[in-house]
Parts: sequence; C-alpha cells; structure tokens
Amino acid sequence: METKNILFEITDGIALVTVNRPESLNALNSQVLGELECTLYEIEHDSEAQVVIITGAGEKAFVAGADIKEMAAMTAYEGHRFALQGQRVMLFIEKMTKPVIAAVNGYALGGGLELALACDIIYASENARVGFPEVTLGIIPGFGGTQNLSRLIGPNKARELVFSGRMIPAQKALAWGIVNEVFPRAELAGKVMDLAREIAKNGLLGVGYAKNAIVNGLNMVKEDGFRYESSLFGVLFATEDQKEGMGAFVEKRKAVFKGK
Ligand code: CO8
Repeated sequence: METKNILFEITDGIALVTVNRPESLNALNSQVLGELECTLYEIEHDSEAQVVIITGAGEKAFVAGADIKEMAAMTAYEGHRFALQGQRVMLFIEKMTKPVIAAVNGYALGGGLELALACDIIYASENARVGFPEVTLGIIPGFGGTQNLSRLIGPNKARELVFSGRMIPAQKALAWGIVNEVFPRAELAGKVMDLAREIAKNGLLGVGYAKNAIVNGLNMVKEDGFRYESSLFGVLFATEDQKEGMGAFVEKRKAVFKGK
C-alpha cells in the first residue's frame, strides 16, 4: 500500500516504521492514523518481520500529538470517532504478535505519548520531552493514555502529569518508569536497533507468546493470569522452536529458531 505520511522498510527481520510529517512535528491526523493502521497490519502478516520499531521523522519530534488543527473543527460525533480510530491503532499494537519498540526521538505529547505507551518498550533520546497537554486544550487523552499511563506508573503520578498538562524531560520520564532507557540523541537509533536484533534472535514464537501473556495478563486478576501463562507455556511444547531451543542447549550449540 502507498502511504504518504508513513515510511516503512523491513531489513533483516526488523520493520522500521517512521511517522513522516515533520512540518507538523508528526502530528497524527485521521489520514496518518489510517496509514499507520494499514502499515502495522501489513507488518503483522509479513513473515519476514520479527520486531517492529516506531519512530518520528525529523530532529524535533517523535509525535507532538493528535492534529490539533484537524480536531479544532470536530463535532462531538467526529471527536468520538477520531478517538475510536486512534484507540484501534493503539490496541492493534498491543495485539500484534510481534514486539514493538518506540524510539522516542523528541517530543512525545498527547497522542504521541499514547502511541509510545501502546508499544512494548520505550527507548528515548536525552532531548525527548513527554506529557499530556490535553487539559490545556479543553480535552483529555483519548487514545488510551489515561488507562495505559496509570497502569504503567500508578494513578498518582499519572494524575499529576495529566492534570498539570506539563511536559517532563526524558530523565524524569525514566525516573518515573515511563521510558525504559535514555540515550544521547546520536546513539538512540543504534541502541534501538541493537535491542531489536537481540530480540529477533530469540525467535518470534516465544517472544510473541511472552508479549501475549504480559499484555493480556494485565487485564486479569493474578490467578487467572497465572492460569493463562501456564496454558501458553504448555502450547509452546507443541512447537519446533521449543524442541530446537532445548535441543541446542543440550547439544551445546546456538539455537536457530523458525517461528513455528
Ligand atoms: N497538531 C497540529 N500541528 C502541530 C501539532 C499538533 N499536535 N504540534 C505541532 N504542530 C505544528 C505547529 O502548528 C507548527 O506548524 P506551523 O509551522 O504551520 O505553525 C509546526 O508543527 C511546528 O511546531 P511549533 O512551531 O509549535 O514548534 P515549537 O518548537 O515552537 O513547539 C511544541 C513545539 C511545544 C511541541 C508545540 O508545537 C506544541 O505545543 N504542540 C502541541 C502539543 C500538544 O498539545 N499535543 C497534544 C495534542 S492533543 C492530543 O494529542 C489528543 C490525543 C487524543 C485525541 C482524542 C480524539 C478526540
């Protein structure tokens, strides 16, 4: 599919997705969201792609939010539909069988932070700033941010960030547990790629099942989560990758996983 605002390439099993609207700091309008959804769908069904990286084009921003200029004229009905469209993309990322890493290379605000929070792992550059400015615009986060942030860092810190609308620097986001690691700007792409390669070596099946257990387990009470984990654990014993992984250990060689 031809996409105007999303760049995408797969190299050595790693799919790099770039939100490419730098003149608007990669703000998400309905067209960008539609293209992002189609691109991610394509990647999910492409057997070559093992790990996904999402980043933003240009020097300043990952994604500076949903497009305020598009939203300004929306009716309540259109606003609701727009929120649902964004939520569909965020939930799709969570449901993907492939791990998704956010490379936050600048502002991740509003819908941009929501996009990062939907990803499995967030690496950020030192110049990144994150926040939820929605209340300064008379709205609230609408692409799952209130839910994902409070689950990630607890409701108190989430309330402070969302109620104040303030932006916090990358180091504070690290201290609060919003991002996994922070790197100098020039090192971010390399560090994200190293992590993606390390994950890709482990084979899609085990990593995908682990993602499934963590993401879905968060919606369950703990004992149900344990039960769910043990079912997925059992299913993996019916796969070639489990035979290969354990066989390679016993034979003192490196495992070569096939994702089946
Ligand atoms: N939407 C549209 N355009 C944007 C956005 C945005 N979110 N962010 C930046 N831009 C545009 C600017 O308007 C400007 O365009 P132009 O040159 O035509 O004036 C261009 O990008 C460059 O931006 P600035 O000149 O403002 O750059 P600065 O370096 O001076 O400032 C900031 C950078 C601080 C990031 C600033 O641009 C800013 O505050 N942006 C808005 C951030 C924001 O409030 N984001 C949250 C938006 S709301 C949201 O995401 C809700 C998600 C849930 C929606 C639910 C559905 C209803």
